[in-house]
Amino acid sequence: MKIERITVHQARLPVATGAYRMSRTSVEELDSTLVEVVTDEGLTGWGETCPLGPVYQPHHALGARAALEQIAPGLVGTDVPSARVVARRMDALLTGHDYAKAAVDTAVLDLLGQRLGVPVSTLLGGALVDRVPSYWSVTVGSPEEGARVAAEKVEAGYRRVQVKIGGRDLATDVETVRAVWSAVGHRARLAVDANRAMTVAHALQFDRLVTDIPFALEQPCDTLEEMELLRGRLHHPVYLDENTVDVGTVLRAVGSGLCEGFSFKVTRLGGPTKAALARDLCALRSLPHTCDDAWGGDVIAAACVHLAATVDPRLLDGVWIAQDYIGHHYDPDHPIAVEHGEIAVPRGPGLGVHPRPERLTGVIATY
Ligand code: 0XW
Ligand code: MG
Repeated sequence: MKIERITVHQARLPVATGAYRMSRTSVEELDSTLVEVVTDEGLTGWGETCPLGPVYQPHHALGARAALEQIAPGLVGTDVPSARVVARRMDALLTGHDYAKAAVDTAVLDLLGQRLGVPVSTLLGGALVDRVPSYWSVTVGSPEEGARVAAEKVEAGYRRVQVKIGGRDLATDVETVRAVWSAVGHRARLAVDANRAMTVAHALQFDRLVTDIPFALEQPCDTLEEMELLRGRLHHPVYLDENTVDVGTVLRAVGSGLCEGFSFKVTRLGGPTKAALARDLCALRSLPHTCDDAWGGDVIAAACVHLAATVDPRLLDGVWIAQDYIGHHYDPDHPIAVEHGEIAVPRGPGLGVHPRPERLTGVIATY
């Protein structure tokens, strides 16, 4: 099976639920990039990468497209024996830029799954479940609003809620977490995500003011060095998110006991193939983690769900997908959607979603 054509599409995804506010940035529309890979056998595989604006992490939509422009011509005409072989070829064409290569990795898995007649979850090690838990992310807002949204989502079936904090005074963050805890209690597990906004001093103070509330503190500080300074000094388990810039960093964090869990972003790790390696490293130390992405449509959501289905359910903290914040599906016939806090794992061959080009914004380039 040879790659005959690669088309790069853009999908503009407005946030339907209003601005998505985090400590350092707020987004109202996302700019997603999809790759459509067509083979000489007439199969079509899809991949997607969708940075959460240009400042959430060192990724941006134009960067992804520039990297794909560098890679795609060198892939056309080549064989697709496995995702690893294609990854090696991409590395020979461009160093780094894993978040762009992730879209190609996803498309290749989609193609291989279709060719073999198996879902992508089988290629990643095999699904252990047919539904995976999702979680809701409450954006930075007032304590009352946070408590109201969290209670509403738990009522709707979510069993985990992530509360965004940071970028404002300590008292409001403490009040928000207290209000959410009062509203939800043990009906849901809590994560509190500062998205890198806290100083070490701020994180230490915050932790002490809410010692009685059980939650995982996600990415409080900016750098791994600052995160190291928190080790052994907090009452709450700590999760890394933005710092997991590649699988090597996950290896370092797992091996050194730097954190108690992770909020993984599949494209940041380089796509489902490399993210599966991070999954296995976590399994060696019984470390829980999510299988998310920063944002994206049905294709990214499907990739996250297939990977999540292969994770030991004891260690899967949930799959955040952007669908409920977008209200738009590329494939309305096979949408990836949350129902009662869970997402069904697509059963069909490949990813199980087939974007309709007319539901995307337009073609960027064809190679
Ligand atoms: C909650 N998320 C998975 C979605 C947003 O893109 C940010 C992210 C996170 O945990 O930082
Ligand atoms: Mg996070």
